[in-house]
Amino acid sequence: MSTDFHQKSVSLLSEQLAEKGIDIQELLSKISAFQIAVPSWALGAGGTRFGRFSIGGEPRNLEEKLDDIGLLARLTKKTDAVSLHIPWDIPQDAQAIRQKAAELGISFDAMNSNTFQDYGQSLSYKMGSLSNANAAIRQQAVEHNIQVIEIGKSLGSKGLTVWLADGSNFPGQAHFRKALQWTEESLKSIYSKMPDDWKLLLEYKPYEPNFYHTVIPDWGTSSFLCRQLGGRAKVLVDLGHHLPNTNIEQIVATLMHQGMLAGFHFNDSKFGDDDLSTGSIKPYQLFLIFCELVGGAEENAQAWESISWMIDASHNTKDPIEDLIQALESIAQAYAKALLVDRAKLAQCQVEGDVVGAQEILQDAFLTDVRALVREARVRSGGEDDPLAFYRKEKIREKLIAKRGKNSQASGL
Ligand code: LRH
Ligand code: MN
Ligand code: MN
Repeated sequence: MSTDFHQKSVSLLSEQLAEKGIDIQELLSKISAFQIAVPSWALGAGGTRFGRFSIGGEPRNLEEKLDDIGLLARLTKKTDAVSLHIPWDIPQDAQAIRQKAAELGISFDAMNSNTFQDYGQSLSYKMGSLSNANAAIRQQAVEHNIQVIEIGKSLGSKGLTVWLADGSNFPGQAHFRKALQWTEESLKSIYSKMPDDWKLLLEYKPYEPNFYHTVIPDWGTSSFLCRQLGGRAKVLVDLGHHLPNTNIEQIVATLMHQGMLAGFHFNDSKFGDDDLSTGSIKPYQLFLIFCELVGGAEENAQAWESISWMIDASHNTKDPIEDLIQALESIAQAYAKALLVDRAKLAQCQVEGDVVGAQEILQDAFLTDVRALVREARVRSGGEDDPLAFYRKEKIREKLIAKRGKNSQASGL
């Protein structure tokens, strides 16, 4: 798109919004300020259970993952942090990694622990970790989380995300209440080792890898556990961790009402934990989630700044950098649209029982084309006007393949 055409689009949108009493400058600064962390595991081609197809030029180590996020930050101006997974990303030299990240303008978002795989530790997590019936295995899993906190401290992170694969595949395999009790005790030991300025983000997921019962299947269980820990433990909502048709925006509202929303793992889902690109399947749902977030923050249910934003996706068929550019753009668009909702009018419709009017207000915002707005915010922040086109024009993947090889892959797990 030519610069001239873009400018015309911005002026037109600005006029349209002014008619509705919306100031475009304020919108632009909110959109620019909104930053979303990228997970280290999204930079390589993810696999399916059946195979993994390399796209070439994938980062071979943590340094190269940071380079890719630095590139994303430069092009999109929509991310300024990375979320690491331990042991996938154990830094050899934390000081050097911290310095490299700082040079790229990247900070360390929440650290992710991993007790869902065996990677050479002495006891197996096959039958669970923090909820395991064997106390020695629970202890090992607690110690792993404490080690993750220590690594995070050395990098300047301020959070620990815990996701448990724990559960059972068949009736009778696990004792539901004991498993929950052991999880609570294990989490308490971890929480007690967390610095005072850290938060614990507790993720839930209804099924997979266990298919009969999962110890933390839903936001209610996660919220219950967090309450047993203390005020710095809150619920993390991964958009893919819901059964089909769940009203996720309502979950978000309910958590905000309790001051219990830790943050997000953004992705999209058609059937389950598909980890598809955010906004690629249900953009209207994403918009409605942002409406709850914007409304909840405005009405002081929970401060906007207290919420963490992160992508959690991994792909087999797309160039991961292109995918992340798309995801960051979709999230920014959903946020921008939610900012357009006339909340005063919506409240009035709700009081008057004007169902049609309320729906019209939401759809008017959703159907507004905000692409020029998001683009303008990015350009003003020093990003590329069209990051995807730039990435392709500059043949960045080809350059990465030349540098890192055709079959490069992160070492480790
Ligand atoms: C689990 C999950 C969790 C893990 C990530 C790799 O499905 O969403 O956040 O850490 O995937
Ligand atoms: Mn997740
Ligand atoms: Mn997941």
